[in-house]
Amino acid sequence: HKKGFIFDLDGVIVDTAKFHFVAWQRLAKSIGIDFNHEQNEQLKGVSRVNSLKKILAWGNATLSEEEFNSKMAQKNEEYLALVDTLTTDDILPGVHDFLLELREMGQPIALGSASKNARPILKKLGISDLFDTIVDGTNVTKAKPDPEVFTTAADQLGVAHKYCVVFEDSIAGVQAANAAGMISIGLGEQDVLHEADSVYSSFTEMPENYITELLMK
Ligand code: B16
Ligand code: MG
Repeated sequence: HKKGFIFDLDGVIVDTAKFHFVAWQRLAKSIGIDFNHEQNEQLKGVSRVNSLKKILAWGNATLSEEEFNSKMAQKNEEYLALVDTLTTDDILPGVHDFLLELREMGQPIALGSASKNARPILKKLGISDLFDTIVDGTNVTKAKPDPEVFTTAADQLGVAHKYCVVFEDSIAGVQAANAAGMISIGLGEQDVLHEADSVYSSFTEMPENYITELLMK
């Protein structure tokens, strides 16, 4: 039996979440706003536009449209400078093997990311070819927790939504997977991702033959 395996990018395949955090914090500081790690959880999986809106709301600040756009561009520039340092070594533990195993088993694989930078990041990591389809922030209009990114990925794989498994590190992403009627696997802390069907701290913590187990769900 085939399932659709859909992977989030940031925080699941590679820890670019730390780059986003650094770049957003620098930007927030430049407008006199400070935010903590807990608030940062709320930015994970959230689109660039919505992230800046959230940060401004935390600081009770407003920007003109022009300033807003220039701040977003500034953040992305800083972020991309950090992304440029990525290599294959930065793929998170266990993910590469997991993807290779899925491929060997002939299971359909998709990327479902909110990021507009997903394609160049996969290229830097050298794993673009492992995905049958890539759906990212350049392909969808509705951001997570809306399920659009995952339903689009499932449709492109040709797999019914209920037979898809989503790997996510963010609250918004887990909610998106659940809203799509998919199996949600959280990567991170149980406390934060309690809405997911299962949570693991990393791919290396998953039980042996986990793929076979998932295929029977
Ligand atoms: P960009 P994911 C998300 O990627 C990140 O988690 C989130 O923090 C970021 O703001 C969003 O992508 C947009 O990224 O600025 O590169 O377009 O976790 O959905 O892979
Ligand atoms: Mg993520």
